[in-house]
Amino acid sequence: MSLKLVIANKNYSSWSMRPWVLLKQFGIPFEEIMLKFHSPEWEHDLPRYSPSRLVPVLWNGEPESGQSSWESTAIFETVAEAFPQHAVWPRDAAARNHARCVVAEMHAGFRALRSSMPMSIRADYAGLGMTADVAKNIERIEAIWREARANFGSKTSSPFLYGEFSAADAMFAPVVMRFQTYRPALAADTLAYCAAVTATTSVAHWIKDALFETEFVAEDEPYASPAP
Ligand SMILES: N[C@@H](CCC(=O)N[C@@H](CS)C(=O)NCC(=O)O)C(=O)O
Repeated sequence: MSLKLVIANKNYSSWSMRPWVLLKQFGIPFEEIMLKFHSPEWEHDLPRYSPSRLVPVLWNGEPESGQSSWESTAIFETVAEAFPQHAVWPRDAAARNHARCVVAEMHAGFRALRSSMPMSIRADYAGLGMTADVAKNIERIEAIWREARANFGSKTSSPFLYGEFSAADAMFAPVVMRFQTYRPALAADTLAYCAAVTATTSVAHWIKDALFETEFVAEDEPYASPAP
């Protein structure tokens, strides 16, 4: 396979982060194609790289002539199918069912959190972004993580939701980034899980790359102070 993953700014693009982290964590080789938001490359190249005009997109083969997979959850499935040697989804059927449900819930939901606390890895917006709906989203995320750990992950020596790192951990990695930026009050077990995700090689690599970026994307920075 010759994989190319089209992504946007690592500081901001939470959807890009998910499949990138998944591929890196499993050591699956791929070429990264970065189209920065609002750049000439974004305007010029996106139409040929992305059928939906959104990122991420995974290409097997050359853009346009190869096979594209857009939508992060579809990319997870394509990767799981192509690399059955890696447990993209937990091997245990009950864990796998739970993981699929929470990944779908993340993909479809948590809109308040996503809009009030946009991902900006380098930023420190401690205490900002909280609303009653965001608090409900966070409560539900903590419950999901707790349930996954109690029923599956904690039965292993691994710190992730279902034991070994899986698609579910990749799916929630941008939530962990948001928690670091906005620092809402979180339970001790949530903080322990966040620390484990942040320390994961692939996530640490993404964060390091994000911190090198200097672009400012205004629509993802509702709390930035105006330039003096
Ligand atoms: N449902 C898509 C969401 C993709 C998405 O919204 N990507 C953002 C970047 S994080 C994007 O491409 N935004 C560009 C735009 O809205 O023009 C997925 O799961 O991959």
